[in-house]
Amino acid sequence: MKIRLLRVVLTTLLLCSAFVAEATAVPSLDLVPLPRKVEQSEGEFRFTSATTVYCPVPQLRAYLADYLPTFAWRSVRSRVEVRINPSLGLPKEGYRLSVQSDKVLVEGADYAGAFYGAQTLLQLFPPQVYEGDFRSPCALPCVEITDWPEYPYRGQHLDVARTFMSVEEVKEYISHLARHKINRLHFHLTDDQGWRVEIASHPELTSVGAWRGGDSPIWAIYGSLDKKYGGYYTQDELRELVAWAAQRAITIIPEVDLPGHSLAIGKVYPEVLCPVERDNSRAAGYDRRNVWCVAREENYALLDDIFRELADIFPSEWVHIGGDEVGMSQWKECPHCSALYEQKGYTNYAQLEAHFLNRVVEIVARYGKRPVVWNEAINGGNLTREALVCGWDGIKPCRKSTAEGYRTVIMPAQWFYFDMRQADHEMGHNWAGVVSTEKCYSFNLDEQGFSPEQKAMVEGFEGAFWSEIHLSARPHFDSYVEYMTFPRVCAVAEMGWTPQQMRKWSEFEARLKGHARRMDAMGIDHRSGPAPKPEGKVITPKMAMTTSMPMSKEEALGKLSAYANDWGYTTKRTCEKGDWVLWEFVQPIDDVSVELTTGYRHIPKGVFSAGVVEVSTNGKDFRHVADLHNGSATIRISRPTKAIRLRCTATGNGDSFVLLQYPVIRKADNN
Ligand code: TNX
Repeated sequence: MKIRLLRVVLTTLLLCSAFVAEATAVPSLDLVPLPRKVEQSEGEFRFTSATTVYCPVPQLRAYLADYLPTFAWRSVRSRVEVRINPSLGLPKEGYRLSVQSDKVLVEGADYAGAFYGAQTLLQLFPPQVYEGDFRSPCALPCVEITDWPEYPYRGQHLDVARTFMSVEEVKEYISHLARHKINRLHFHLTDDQGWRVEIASHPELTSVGAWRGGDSPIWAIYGSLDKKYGGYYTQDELRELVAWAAQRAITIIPEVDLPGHSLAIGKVYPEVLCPVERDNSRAAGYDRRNVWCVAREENYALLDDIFRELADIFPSEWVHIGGDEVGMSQWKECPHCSALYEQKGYTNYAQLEAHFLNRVVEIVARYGKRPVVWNEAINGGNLTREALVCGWDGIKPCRKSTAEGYRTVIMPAQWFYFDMRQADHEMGHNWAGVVSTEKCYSFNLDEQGFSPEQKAMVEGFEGAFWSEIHLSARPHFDSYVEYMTFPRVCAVAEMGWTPQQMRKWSEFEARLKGHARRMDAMGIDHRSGPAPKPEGKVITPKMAMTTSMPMSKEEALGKLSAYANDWGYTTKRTCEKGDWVLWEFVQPIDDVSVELTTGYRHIPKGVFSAGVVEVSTNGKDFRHVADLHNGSATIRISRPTKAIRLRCTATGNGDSFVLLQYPVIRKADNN
């Protein structure tokens, strides 16, 4: 009996100890991006409110003080140290992090290295460390980490031209990027819809050019159709951003998009455009010319002013000068540009684009800067090899640019465009497909047909956030930019940091679960899990669709009446006050929800800029049930309804057309 009892006790003890060993065996650290070498061991360092941290790098000490207030301000060595040690023998941005039961040491090869070591250290703390002023005692697991990035360029692009973001918002965004070891912010400061950087020698660029709609010569579009909208950064504010980013080891690369995408500056100074008259009657009166005249000498003096001031604000050795989507027909129509084209013996207009950009390169070089361009800029074959190329328009242009000897940032939209939606039924573009985090993370340079020589030309990776939809999404999201870019930023961060052979989606996905708690504590409004789907089953009750507007295609209304063509059909002109769209149902519909969309589904473009929804039970008398928001509305029908009508209450929508869609009607699933 006694022996049996002893045996039971012994087995229980054995089982328990096995369980304990199992439970304490190397906890998953869920580090993102994954460091190169991680050796975990048993044991822990107790961090209490009495623990002091020694950091002899003032900028970094100030940064860390926001997280760990238990700080030794005196220059006293301590059990926890974060410092720079250039003789570590690690590559740039590399660091070593050692947690032992009696001390913690973070050493960076340079400032960035120490900063990244500190980031990994913070990831060893409970997520609450990101809420600031962390005082709770906790245990850091013993670990030895040696780490450095695979690529020197790990970027995120931010379009503040279509939707403006305040200095505070940009600062917060930069903070989030830095925590993921992103080291470049590609700051898209100008576009057709606004000029966002103060140029002291040309104040109209922002006093006029930073605004659209209302009395501005730049017309309203994208999310703000009924009032003047815009904003800009003063030079002081930009310097503040530069310093904020530098403290976080991020270089801001400013972009002035040239020679296309220049409608805003063209409205401020029409003389910079080619002197061609256009018949704009078919474009709803909108004069869409947005390309700089290449032959006008004064243009280069203006560009000199702009880049001189920019160079003074931004210490980055690189400045982005654009080069994408140039409407070259404007040059073909221009007597001066075509004369220059002839004189130079060019054989295609891409050469004229490079001619223009090469002159801009000379200007930026005068101020000590090197050029970055979008991939179209190299199409003429005559752009200086000095340029760093952002390959966005598919993987082919990335192969071309690396083959032609350009250092290249890989960012093809199909994987790297975070304005693409992450699931089918969400808001967002999809011209490059639906880009889930998995799709993005799974990009593997080794599988994309690059030779070793081409691979050697890859500078790194970059995610892009274009903001045509940002403004219209604002009422629905705490932060649409965060929702759209996180966790996809985490994926690109790891792609740029961690060697390819160490990257595996299933493991990343598992780490991301733990990391999501950190992102919550950081205050990132990140996406997690699948997006909520609209409820109910789609039904297609017989109906006839009519409108007051002429359609571009004859078959349009017939097709839409049959619920055909998901892309919709365009009208021949923009909307006018009083225009209407009517759906008459053969049998009354009841107990359904109806999604009514003008413009692209998921993107408010080609919309009724303002309007109302009306319903009728008898097909004759209508009553108002909703207002359109961003051209759309979803209504609930709870009595037999014969017809639904949209009525437009404003003229013009920033486009030369309206896009009409069939309504999506859903019936609740009763099972
Ligand atoms: C293409 S990407 C553009 C942008 C748009 C974006 C929308 C690039 C260099 N040009 O102007 O915002 O598509 O996805």
